[in-house]
This record gives sequence, C-alpha cells and structure tokens, in this order.
Amino acid sequence: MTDETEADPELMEQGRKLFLRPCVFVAGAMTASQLPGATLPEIAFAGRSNVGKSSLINALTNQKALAKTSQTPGRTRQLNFFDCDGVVQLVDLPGYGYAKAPKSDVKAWTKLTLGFLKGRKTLKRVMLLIDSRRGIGDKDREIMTLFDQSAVAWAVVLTKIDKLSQAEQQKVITNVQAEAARHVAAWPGVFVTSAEKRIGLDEIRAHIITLT
Ligand SMILES: Nc1nc2c(ncn2[C@@H]2O[C@H](COP(=O)(O)OP(=O)(O)O)[C@@H](O)[C@H]2O)c(=O)[nH]1
Ligand SMILES: [Mg+2]
Repeated sequence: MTDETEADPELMEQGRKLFLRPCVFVAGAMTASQLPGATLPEIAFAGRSNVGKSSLINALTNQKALAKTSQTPGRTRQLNFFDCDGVVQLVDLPGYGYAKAPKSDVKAWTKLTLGFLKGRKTLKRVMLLIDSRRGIGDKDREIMTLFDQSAVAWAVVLTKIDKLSQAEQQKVITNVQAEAARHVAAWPGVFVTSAEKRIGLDEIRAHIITLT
C-alpha cells in the first residue's frame, strides 16, 4: 500500500460487504459481438499471463474458482465477465506477453481487448497487474502506452508481494510508483497485494466502491 491507496475504513467496510455478496460468471467473449451488455460499472484486470489476474479476482470475490487459475500460462484467450450482485462487473482480460504464444497473439490481444478498452462506456478503471518479482517489463510498458493513447484510466497493482522480503518490497513499490507517475492516465498510487496471503484486498475493494 502507498499513501494514495490507504483507504477510508468506511469504504473498506463497504467494499468488504459488497464482495460477500454473490459474484457470478456472466460471459466469456472472444469477439466483440459476444460482449455482454454495457450496463453496470466495470473494472478490468490486465497483465501478463501468469501475473495473478484470476487469483486476484478470486481473492477479491472470496471464491476459489470463479476466474479459473492455471499453472499453465497463456490459456485465457477471452474476456471473462463476472457480475457482483448487480452492482459492479469485473472483467478478466486475456494475458499478454506469454513467451511461447504465437506472434499473432499480440495482435489478437490488441484487437479485441483494445476495442473493448476504447469503446466501453461503462469501463471505470483498468487494474494493471505487475508481478512484484519481475517489476515493470517491456510488454507492460507497451500496454501502458496503449492505455494512455486510448484514454483508459488505469492503476497499478503489484501481485505476489508475499514472495519478496521487506526490503525488496519497498524497492519495487518505489520504482513502480515512480514509473506509473510518468503516465498521464495512471492513478497515482500502487496497490500492493497477495492473493495467496490475502494482503491489500480491502484497499482494492474500497477503490472499486468509489467507482460504482
Ligand atoms: N505466491 C503467490 N502466488 C500467486 C499469487 N497469485 C497468484 N499466484 C500464482 O501464480 C500463478 C498464476 O496465477 P493466475 O491467477 O492463474 O494468473 P493469470 O494468468 O494472470 O490469471 C498460479 O500458480 C498462482 O497460484 C500470490 O499472491 N502469491
Ligand atoms: Mg487467468
């Protein structure tokens, strides 16, 4: 957590309560025509394959397998939508940057996902997940630039913080915050999380509440 992500206890409580209510899978879209109706406010989760998108969605919603998690990266090729009790929709975006993926994959990600990011009126925020152990990589930088160009409001979430020592944590938080701050469309804070140890979840839930 950074100063900016420190949340009002009241909002954290509201967020915690929201995600005790049922979240259900509503749609998996591989083409624009398969996207569900844009009615609820939406929060999308983006990041490299294996960064921990599905694990974070499961942790936020208190479910074990709402979003499928996999040891094998590069499997999720569609946009998955989860409706949380008619209040907000979470969107699990396809991962990018999987080394073994065919070259055409990057283009496919760009076409379907960018189309969604650019055209979706109900999209309130993209949470861009960064693996704490890796920090920001070139693929992440390309995506940040795409977000900026598409006027997508995004925020950085560090994942798997449990894998780092205190000193390593401080270093990656500082570096990632400094880099995000150089982007106009980035929210000026870094969410620090572990889906496994359930760290930083109430701060993200509180942030989501402010967007509903
Ligand atoms: N140690 C640790 N491992 C995690 C955490 N979150 C996810 N993982 C692991 O990282 C791998 C990829 O996670 P997944 O959620 O499927 O990533 P996705 O491809 O971005 O959806 C899985 O083996 C998870 O168990 C975390 O907070 N801590
Ligand atoms: Mg996944």
